[in-house]
Amino acid sequence: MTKDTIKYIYKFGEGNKTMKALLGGKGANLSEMTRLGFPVPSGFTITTDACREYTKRGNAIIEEIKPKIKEYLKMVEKDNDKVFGNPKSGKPALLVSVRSGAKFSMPGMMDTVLNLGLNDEMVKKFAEYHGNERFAYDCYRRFLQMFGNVVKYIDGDKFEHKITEMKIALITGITGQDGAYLAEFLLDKGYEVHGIKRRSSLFNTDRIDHLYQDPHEKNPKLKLHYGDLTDSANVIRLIQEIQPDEIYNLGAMSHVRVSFETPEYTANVDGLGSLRILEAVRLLGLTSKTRIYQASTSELFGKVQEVPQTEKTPFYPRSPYGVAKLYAYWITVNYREAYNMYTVNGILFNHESPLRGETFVSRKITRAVARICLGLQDTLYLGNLDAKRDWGHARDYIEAMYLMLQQEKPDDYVLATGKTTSVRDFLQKAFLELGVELTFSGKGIDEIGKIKSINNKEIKLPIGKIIVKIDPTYYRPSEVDLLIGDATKAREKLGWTPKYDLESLIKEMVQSDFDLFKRDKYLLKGGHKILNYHE
Ligand code: NDP
Ligand code: GDR
Repeated sequence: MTKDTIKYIYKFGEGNKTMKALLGGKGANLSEMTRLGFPVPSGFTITTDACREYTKRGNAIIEEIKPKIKEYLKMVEKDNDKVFGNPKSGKPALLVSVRSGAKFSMPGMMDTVLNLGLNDEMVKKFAEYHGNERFAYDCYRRFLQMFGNVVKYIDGDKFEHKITEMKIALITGITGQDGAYLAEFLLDKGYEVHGIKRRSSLFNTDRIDHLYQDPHEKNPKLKLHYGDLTDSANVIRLIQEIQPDEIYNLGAMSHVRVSFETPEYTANVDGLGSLRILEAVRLLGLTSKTRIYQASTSELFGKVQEVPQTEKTPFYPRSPYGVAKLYAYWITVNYREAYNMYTVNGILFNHESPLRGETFVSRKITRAVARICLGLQDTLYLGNLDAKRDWGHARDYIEAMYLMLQQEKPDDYVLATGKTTSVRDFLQKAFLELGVELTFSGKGIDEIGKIKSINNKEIKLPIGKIIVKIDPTYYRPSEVDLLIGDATKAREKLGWTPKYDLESLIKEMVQSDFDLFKRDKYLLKGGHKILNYHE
């Protein structure tokens, strides 16, 4: 091998190309390797880039890793045919090149290089041949795990990039609002996404059905597993099988009002569920590999001690949900500090979308707006109209969840819009979206909302009709009156800026529900029954 070739190899990312060329080139690597005395099972190829000619250190390193290579080969023996192609016969192989030589070190580069010649093209070939892309990367990972201590430098940032592209994420709560958006987002980024869904007597995957891939297809990128955060053994087994790079723990009994009815269950899922994830990662020895996002919440601030709320504002939760999430918050911090794990809390203020659960106030309102305007519902019953929330769009927020796991150091971040709006104002804005103006009168449980004017020819409702009433069932035993967040830290450190404002959020939600219920109207007209979900 000439000096020029070696220089060429040292150019970032070009090494792989050269290796591939060599691999196709009459098995030169193979003979080199055989000459060095390595075991060569069906085409597993290791090259030394003539480093021996420049430094004895090259040989020393090779000697050092020889037993490890043997061990690795033994470990993957059962997968032998799959793991190793055969360069001679043109079957794709994982190519490993070992080289050293201070002479050619780039600035900041260590003088020992273990270069795994696995580039995207090779993975593609490998995947085509074996029908399994993941398998190629699994081999790659296993190899890395074993050789981590001798790998001082790995083909520059190109390598990092490859790993980023092929990351494996596990999402608990994938069937929920945030889980659905996040799964789509990560799939777009090239992740392999695994999600935990609960067994249910009906299908419960509506929100992700558009992402569904038949598991019988080759290399599905989205995989669903049955599971539950209350089941430790299930959590451990899934994490062991999936070996995720990132876990987004979004699974929760997330309804504040309902948590007063089911406080113990809420504590089990929302509090201990987080512990189960953290502990599984620790037990499985994945602390340095797996990064964990914990879905913390502005409900931690509860009876707010400061306005606006930041990462430093003291917590004062006001519901069993908030208290369970408080445990989850601190156990996440504790595992970070105690075990040096990459764990983060996203302290997210309310975020909504057309996928929002129907019993949260925003969606309850936008559905009612659509149904009332289409003549499918008479009255909307609500609880506390004075509560103020900082409402954002879920799409914006899931992007920041991802960013939180890509930082150099783990940290906790508030995500919020910095604006607060009362439930009553949200309600008015939502009706106005379809041209219906409301006026309110009365106080407390006697408050009512009537139609003041209509600026929409399609809506045939009488002016003065009462369409909003109060039902104290929806009051909470203890309420969170005001939330408004300050997301300066996320803006500055993550470069995060939300794209939606409240107006565009409400517009999207109302339009989406209007389209949804227009279908019901057609069905009714055609003499069909429609579903009548309500709470
Ligand atoms: P959703 O209620 O829409 O989704 C919750 C998800 O958790 C669902 O997939 C649900 O499954 C799943 N889940 C519930 N119980 C269990 C369990 N025992 N084991 C496993 N999974 C379970 O919530 P969001 O998407 O709105 O929120 C996501 C996370 O973020 C939650 O942890 C929530 O508490 C938190 N959060 C949400 C905010 C928001 O404004 N949306 C703000 C701050 C925090 P299934 O579909 O079967 O019910
Ligand atoms: P929240 O959301 O409790 O903030 O928790 P929700 O939409 O349920 O309530 C917001 C405010 O509206 C008032 N409200 C009503 N709420 C509901 N659900 N139904 C009603 O009829 C009604 N009338 C008035 C409530 O009293 C409250 O003040 C959400 C969840 O997503 C949590 O998981 C998350 O942690 C927090 O946001 C941040």
